[in-house]
Amino acid sequence: MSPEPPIDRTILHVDLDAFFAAVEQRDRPELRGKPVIVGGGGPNQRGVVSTASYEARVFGVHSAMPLRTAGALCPHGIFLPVDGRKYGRVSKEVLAVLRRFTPLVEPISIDEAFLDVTGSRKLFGDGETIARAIKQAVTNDVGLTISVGVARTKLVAKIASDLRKPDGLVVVPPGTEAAFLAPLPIGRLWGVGAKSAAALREYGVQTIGDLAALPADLLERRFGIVGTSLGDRARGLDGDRVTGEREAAKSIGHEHTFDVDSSDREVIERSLLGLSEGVAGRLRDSGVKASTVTVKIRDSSFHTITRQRTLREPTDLTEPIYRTALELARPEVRGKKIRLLGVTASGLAEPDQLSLFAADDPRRRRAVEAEDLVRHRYGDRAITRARLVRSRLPAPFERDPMTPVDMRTHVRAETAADAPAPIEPGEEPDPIVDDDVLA
Ligand code: TTP
Ligand code: MG
Ligand code: MG
Repeated sequence: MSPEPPIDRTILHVDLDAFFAAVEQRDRPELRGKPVIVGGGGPNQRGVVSTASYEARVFGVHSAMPLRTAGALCPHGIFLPVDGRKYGRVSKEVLAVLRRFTPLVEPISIDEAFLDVTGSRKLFGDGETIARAIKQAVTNDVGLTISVGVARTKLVAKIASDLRKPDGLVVVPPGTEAAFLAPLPIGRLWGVGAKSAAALREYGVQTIGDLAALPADLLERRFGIVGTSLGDRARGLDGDRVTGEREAAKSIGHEHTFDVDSSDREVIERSLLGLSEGVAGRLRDSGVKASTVTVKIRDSSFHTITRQRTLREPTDLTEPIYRTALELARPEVRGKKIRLLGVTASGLAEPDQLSLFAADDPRRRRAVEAEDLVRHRYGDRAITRARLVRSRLPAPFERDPMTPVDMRTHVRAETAADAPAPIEPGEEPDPIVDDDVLA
């Protein structure tokens, strides 16, 4: 199977510049512009350099070098002990900034992380724009510089972030991965250490491009399955996903507060339809289906209830979500003035590729996909069901203010505080009849 990722993924790799040394220079302005070497006691101590400021690197000082060597190379260097607790704190602050741009943040060391910003592009712009915004935010809020690589895969983004350090930004447009990698020395490829590099040199491989040009069967004969993967990676192919908090995104919800509290059945039903539509669209954007639907109803006296039901079959379509929301809400809204309505889909799972569309009528699926295309291109207002046209409901609908991350991204992490109430007794899952509630 080809490891080629979907063409439109946008991955960022973010790495702080001279991290430990930069924190010290930030906190002690008199150290700025000076060769700072962090690690152990001092130039005459045992132990190694943790990191050196870029001013010290000019002298050849680098991480893992014996402190004594560093002292000889850079006698005027300012040697500082490692303050692990402080760097840990700063690392968390940086991660918090990154999470404002996407919930899909995968930290891979104390000073670096992958971000999948595919779903954030609608809100923040393309990968380069997001990268610039993140650089600005880290500088403003934490007082440090980062280098960022933007690419379609983790592998390429990671290599890109390292190319123009410090304060670098390297964007590798989709389709140019192989050309971008080709001139780089083979050691830049993730997973190619000194041993692999030596073995590859036997085949005349110096650059990543040389590796990409080796016949696949030769690589497989010589290096087995690792060889095949090496060849793919030399061409920039890498299907590895950003994991991070993907698992934590347990529900997707929209809610709407009426300008004027309403007991009008038509208004309430239209609102539920609009909310269900928003939720279903975001499920499809995220490539997941939901097996549980929850409605939230707040009346004019601020009394709030939630009602929840499990679907017979997971879905990412408006109709089953709307129908379920309607059935749950109907008995609860009767005779009340309603202030707020919410619809949340949970029990999210990524359908496996084979069964992805199997449960749905293929014609309807195609129509839904066409809608999504228009929605992505022209925004949520572009597609509106006939019944919503006169509703004067804002689109896109308000998202749940309980989860700030939701205001910026299309996947919302559920918090314990707003977790739906348990299923009420007597609310056994109903079989969903596939009639068209919109007709
Ligand atoms: P790196 O990101 O590898 O290095 P860096 O941030 O200091 O410099 P740059 O990214 O600009 O090249 O590592 C992050 C921190 O991890 C680094 O500041 C100190 C620590 N570290 C060690 O303690 N020992 C090591 O051998 C390495 C490589 C890093
Ligand atoms: Mg770094
Ligand atoms: Mg690093």
